[in-house]
Amino acid sequence: GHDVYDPAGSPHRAAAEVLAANWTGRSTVPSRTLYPHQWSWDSAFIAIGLRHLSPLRAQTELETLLAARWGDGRIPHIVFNPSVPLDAYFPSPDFWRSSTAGRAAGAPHAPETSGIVQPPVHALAAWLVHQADPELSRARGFLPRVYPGLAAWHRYLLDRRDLGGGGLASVVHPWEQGMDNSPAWDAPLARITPAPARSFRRADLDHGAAEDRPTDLDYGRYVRLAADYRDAGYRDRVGGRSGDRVDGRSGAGQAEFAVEDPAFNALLIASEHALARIAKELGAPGTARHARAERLTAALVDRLWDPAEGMFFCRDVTTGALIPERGVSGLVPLLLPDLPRDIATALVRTMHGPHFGLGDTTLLVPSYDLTGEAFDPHRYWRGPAWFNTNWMLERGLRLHGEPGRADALRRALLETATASGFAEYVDPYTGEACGAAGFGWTAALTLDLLH
Ligand code: 9YW
Repeated sequence: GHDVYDPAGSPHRAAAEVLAANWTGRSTVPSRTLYPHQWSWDSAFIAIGLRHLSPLRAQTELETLLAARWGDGRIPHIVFNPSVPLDAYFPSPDFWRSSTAGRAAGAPHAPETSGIVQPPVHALAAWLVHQADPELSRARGFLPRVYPGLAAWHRYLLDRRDLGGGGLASVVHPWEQGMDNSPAWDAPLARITPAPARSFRRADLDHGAAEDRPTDLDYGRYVRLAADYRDAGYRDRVGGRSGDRVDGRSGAGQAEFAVEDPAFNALLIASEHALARIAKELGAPGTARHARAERLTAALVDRLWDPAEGMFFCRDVTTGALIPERGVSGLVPLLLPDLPRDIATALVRTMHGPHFGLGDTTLLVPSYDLTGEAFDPHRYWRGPAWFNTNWMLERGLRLHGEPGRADALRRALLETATASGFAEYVDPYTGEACGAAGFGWTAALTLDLLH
């Protein structure tokens, strides 16, 4: 049904080449230079595109990730490739020490992984991968293989990460939400004492331009938070007051950063709906899961929706207040099918209004408010447009009866992705490529949009 690009033509081939170049045999790296291991939410988005090229590779991608899950159900944000040199990426396995520091939380003996998580896109990806080739999926027992791990993953997030007590999952590190240096983290991060700059070495600056990347001060705080979580055995502190210390120390610690994020929770809800469909396919009723997804949607609206601003915001669990920064994460709940009509309408309006400028001043939805104090069109998650967030919004527009706007965004995504060489992110006004080239999810989601 789409008219702009011929799937057999060059955009399709170019995207397939990126995914072939980034394939390691069992999974796909986000970028050969910047990110040479397996990343959790990247793999989910990559599987969504790969299913059109090779359903078998797409299934394998998710199975490889799930094989590294922890006993407590968490899916780690990085699964390290043991054949990549330690200094290729920071923080490396000798920082996270999952197989020793994570033992109490059930980290596997091998492979080495990080100890934090990323947004739960996986059940949604598994369902879409299954649908691409149900015969192969059934022949390989794909859904029975992945279902227990996905169910345990959601249980972990719902039971162990409800730090705010309102039913939503909290992130305990900016890297968990996936938008590392979003201005939404500035206030909660300001409370964290940074690790000294000389105590670690940033491998990202070997490959990425410093002015496009987070600052050294940001990194000091990321390192401090991750090290404190590790030193507490990666234990989660549900029900604990923020002053309680697992290890009896006082000072900076994981409980000092706890945020409820709209995109993270919207993806959990979308994945819970997908898990209900998977359960049904496997012969179990999915009704309890659909009901839970609906309760989560109600909690999302109750805790994070701001009707006056027409978008969702993050809630700082430590202070209890909403964080008044407009990030793209506050638009992502548009991908939920059961969102109240007036909320969907308001989100569409906000996306096309002065803060995000879609169809007016910007080519794609920027990661952050164009009018915001911290806006920078080149610095990572503080302004540039990213392909995964725009892919989610394209789905949301289509889902909520906006086919014209969805088509326009789809065309802009395809043009920008191919013209930028499948860049990691782009200047939202000009489409100029930033970050790594040949980026995994950019290529994968381009392929998905071409089908
Ligand atoms: C880092 C791999 C990851 C993404 C994140 C993105 C970035 C890692 O790269 O984080 O070192 O900064 O922010 O969303 O999963 O592509």
